[in-house]
Amino acid sequence: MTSKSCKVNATEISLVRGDITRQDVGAIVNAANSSLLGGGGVDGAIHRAGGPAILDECKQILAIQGKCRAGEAVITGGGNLKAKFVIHTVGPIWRGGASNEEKTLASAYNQSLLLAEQYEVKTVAFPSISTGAYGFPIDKAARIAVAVAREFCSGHNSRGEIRFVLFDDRTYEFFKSALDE
Ligand code: AR6
Repeated sequence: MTSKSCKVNATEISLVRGDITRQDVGAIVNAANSSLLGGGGVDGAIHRAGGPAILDECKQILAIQGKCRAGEAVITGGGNLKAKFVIHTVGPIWRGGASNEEKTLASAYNQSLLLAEQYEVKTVAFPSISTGAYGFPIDKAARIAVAVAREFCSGHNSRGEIRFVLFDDRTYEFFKSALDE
């Protein structure tokens, strides 16, 4: 398996090529949309693999607190997945870069990490948020993802792992370059 890792404080930041739905971790992160009602890409894969319990919980959250805005995150159980939790975050749609997309993407990663910490999750696995259907340029997105992870680890002393699970070689290579910087 292609993989790479480095340690910041007591936390491991790692990269693997693979399918996030198969990860045996405390929580996986979903690149959702504001409706929380599912979609294509990694969102579709997570709901298919996790079963209807996840969508039921998303609907309850929607009824209580309304839509999840870009840069925010919510948490549900993991249904049939190995992961105990799914953290659903909404990345920005890329509109050219002048609409706060970079800050919003950083917030999506950061809010997800805060939720993982709150639920005492040791290992949290992320896909590459916003770089599929939402069109965020992968070079910039990978740098933001790794920078937020590093910054989070510097400020928190938890022993654990932040794992980026990258679906294709190209995405993996951009994350690898960002981690090497
Ligand atoms: N495991 C890991 N990564 C995956 C998987 C998987 N099983 N499947 C796809 N990816 P996208 P976005 C990668 O489009 O850009 C949905 O319809 C994929 O190759 O899933 O944030 C939502 O409902 C890419 O690198 O998410 C929203 O409407 C990355 O995951 C919208 O798409 C993100 O691609 C969100 O778009």
